[in-house]
Amino acid sequence: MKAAHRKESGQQMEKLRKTVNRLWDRVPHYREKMERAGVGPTDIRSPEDLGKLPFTTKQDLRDAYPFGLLACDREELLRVHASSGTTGKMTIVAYTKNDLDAWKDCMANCLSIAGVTPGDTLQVMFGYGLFTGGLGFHYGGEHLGATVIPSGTGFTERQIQLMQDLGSTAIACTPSYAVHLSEVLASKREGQPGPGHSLKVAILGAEPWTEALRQTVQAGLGVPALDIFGLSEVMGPGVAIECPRQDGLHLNEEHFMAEIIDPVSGELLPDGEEGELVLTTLTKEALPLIRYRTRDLTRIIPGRCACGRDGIRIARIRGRSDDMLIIKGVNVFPTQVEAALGKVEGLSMNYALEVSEHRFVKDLAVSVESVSSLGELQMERLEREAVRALHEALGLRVAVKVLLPGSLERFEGKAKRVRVTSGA
Ligand code: DLL
Repeated sequence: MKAAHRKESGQQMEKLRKTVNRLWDRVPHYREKMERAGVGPTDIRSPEDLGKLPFTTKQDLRDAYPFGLLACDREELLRVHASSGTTGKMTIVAYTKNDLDAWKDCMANCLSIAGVTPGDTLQVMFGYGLFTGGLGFHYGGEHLGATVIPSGTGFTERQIQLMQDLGSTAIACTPSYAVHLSEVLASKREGQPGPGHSLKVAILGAEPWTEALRQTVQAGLGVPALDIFGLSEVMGPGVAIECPRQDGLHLNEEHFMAEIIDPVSGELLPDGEEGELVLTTLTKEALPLIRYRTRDLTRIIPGRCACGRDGIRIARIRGRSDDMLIIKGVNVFPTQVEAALGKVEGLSMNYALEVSEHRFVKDLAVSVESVSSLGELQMERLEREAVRALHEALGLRVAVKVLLPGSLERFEGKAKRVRVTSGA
């Protein structure tokens, strides 16, 4: 099957050439990289030529901290954001006026794909500040013509009150927070009729999640839960989003080109094969990125979506290549654990992974809450079932502890599911 970057319109090529020229002319780091790779702007004539360009990595951004990769004058910057730095030193991302306009267009487009319309009320439960989630949704929502409630993270009771009193029709938050929100809502509504809200959609992202977690959220809130993807390095939320068909995320091709590569060899992979997502920005002025290695693992879904859009779709992100745990020689992604736990009736989607290391061998233990309070015997039965489900999914025997509801920590932003301890 043919590899990525098809369906490029002349427009996309034009934008790509412009981006490459801009970097060549204005960013010495990029010019040096291109020269080292023996490629210059005149070599970029067809979409296949994208592959001649060198990759950009997180390390390039770190080395250039804070403004070393800037492709505009410092005075042209209207805003900066920063990546959280959970996997190393913080990186700064920057936006010109046109970048902010493009971002809000992108986000308004995503919200519209998700079914949000002018007149809807969008409650943004992502963090406002250096993180791109809050302000990304905020300006996109306003640009679309929705009423935006910038409620930010946490204060779940107050979130619910706002949702009810102001009649929110859409919410945006992390999938793990949506689980928590639905639990708190359920406990407050016990015995009362109706859902207790006017929502029609939940738009969730910023962390990997599975179909099992989607089902939990949808059952809890009674509305579709759609996946939105993005990363601060290339913009923020708004790179790709699911439509209500829930069959892959539509890439915003006006602004990005996508490739999937083998994370080890760097070779381009054919459509349908899972690998690392590589993104090239097409419209950025302040911080254009060529072939940025996201470390996110996904695949391009071949064919046209039943919604009628025929652009590139990516599958939900399985995780980051650096999220992968090697447990007794077996590669394990936290999302595989989540998917396996989701198969056991009676277990919730609140779980934690504990990785311990003894003489260079890592072991995994999983804690997971039951949906309701159970007796000892029932908990033990759930534990046995979870061990079996994990064994089937991973080929590993993993210790499982089933806990009572409410035992594990809840997260307002990105969930931190994995804890590493050094063993005896
Ligand atoms: O998480 C931007 C965002 C905000 C996306 C709100 C969606 C909603 P960063 O903090 O830079 O930006 O983190 C980017 O988060 O490379 C992925 O590893 C992960 N990620 C983001 N969205 C998803 C998703 C924002 N839908 C990193 N599924 C990315 C899986 C996701 N992982």
